[in-house]
Amino acid sequence: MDLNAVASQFSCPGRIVAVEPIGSGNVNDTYLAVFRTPYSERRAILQKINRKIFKNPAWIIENMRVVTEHAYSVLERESKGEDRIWQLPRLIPARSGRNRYIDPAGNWWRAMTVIASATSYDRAQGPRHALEAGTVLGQFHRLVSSLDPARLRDTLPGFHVTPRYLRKYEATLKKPAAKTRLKKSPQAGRLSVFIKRRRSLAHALESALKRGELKLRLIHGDPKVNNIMIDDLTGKGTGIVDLDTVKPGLIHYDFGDALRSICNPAGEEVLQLKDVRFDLKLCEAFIEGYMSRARKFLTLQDRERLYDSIRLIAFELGLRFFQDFLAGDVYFKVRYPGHNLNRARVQFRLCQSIENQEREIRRLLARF
Ligand code: GN1
Ligand code: MG
Repeated sequence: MDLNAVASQFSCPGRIVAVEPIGSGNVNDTYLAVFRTPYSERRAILQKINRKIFKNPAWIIENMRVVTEHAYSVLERESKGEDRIWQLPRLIPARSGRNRYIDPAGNWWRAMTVIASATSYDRAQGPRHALEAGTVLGQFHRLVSSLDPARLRDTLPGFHVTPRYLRKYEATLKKPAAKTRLKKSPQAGRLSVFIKRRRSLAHALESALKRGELKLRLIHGDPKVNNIMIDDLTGKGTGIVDLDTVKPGLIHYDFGDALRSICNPAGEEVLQLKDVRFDLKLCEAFIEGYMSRARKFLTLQDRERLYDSIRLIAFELGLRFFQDFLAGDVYFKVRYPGHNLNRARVQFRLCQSIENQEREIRRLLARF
């Protein structure tokens, strides 16, 4: 694929110097494109949207426009009292004037601005980093809380509805190819037992929603640590990227997803299972940052479910990876055989570490 030809379809001044892969996303293909004129340089993020997952790529692009425009207008109003300059990616239009380019093979591409002087990390760098990540997520929830959810399309129906993943997993288990994979690997066998013992856990949040104890709000959907940008110059959180899954959901999904990601200092790609643990210091720092921005809009009912959300999302992600392993790696990108199996083992180990520290985590949550 001629990446330079794709990049040149977007309205950036100058000529292309290079287009290089960037980031470690499991779904879309992401590149950094550098354009130069004799006087300046412009960098842009170029992304090929995974159409197997996002069936309607026009929707995720349009959602991104709506969310960023709304957030910009709120940030503009509030900029005076702020302790930092918040940043968000913005779509860069194609030369055709549309917000995307469709290549001759039918792939959908979009380009967006790079968050200036900021870095995202695959793993927590320490409590200060966790505090900033919490602040960023709390701020994001606040920003989108004033956006009418009806303005957004559901880009991925059923995303984060854990009982649905459980049903999908159980349907996969019945397939002969999955049975063979399960039989061949003692590790896979152990994971299936792990899941069986926790079947009822899958309903923790969705049944609270059905009973009316929790309500749907706009969420990010994927606030893992490497989607959170930290300002290189100030060390403060400056924004959150990857807005593909912004949609109505339970903020608990975001809270749990951010914590399962940032509190595992070994990172989700680690090969040594013994290094996986849920770190309470990082958890405390994240909650402090999150609550500093979000405390006001959390109800008592919301707060009562926060522990469940942490445990549940680690379980859910493990289940998603494991189901994908059994199905033959059809959803998440893999870099080696057994990659999804290993990712699942990491999340289940983390889930166990969360369960072992339930009392301490609940105590922490009650302090803020
Ligand atoms: C996927 O592609 P990426 O890294 O942004 C996934 C998330 C998972 C994450 C785990 C749309 O996100 O739900 O938590 O991998 N995104 C989608 O690393 O399924
Ligand atoms: Mg994502």
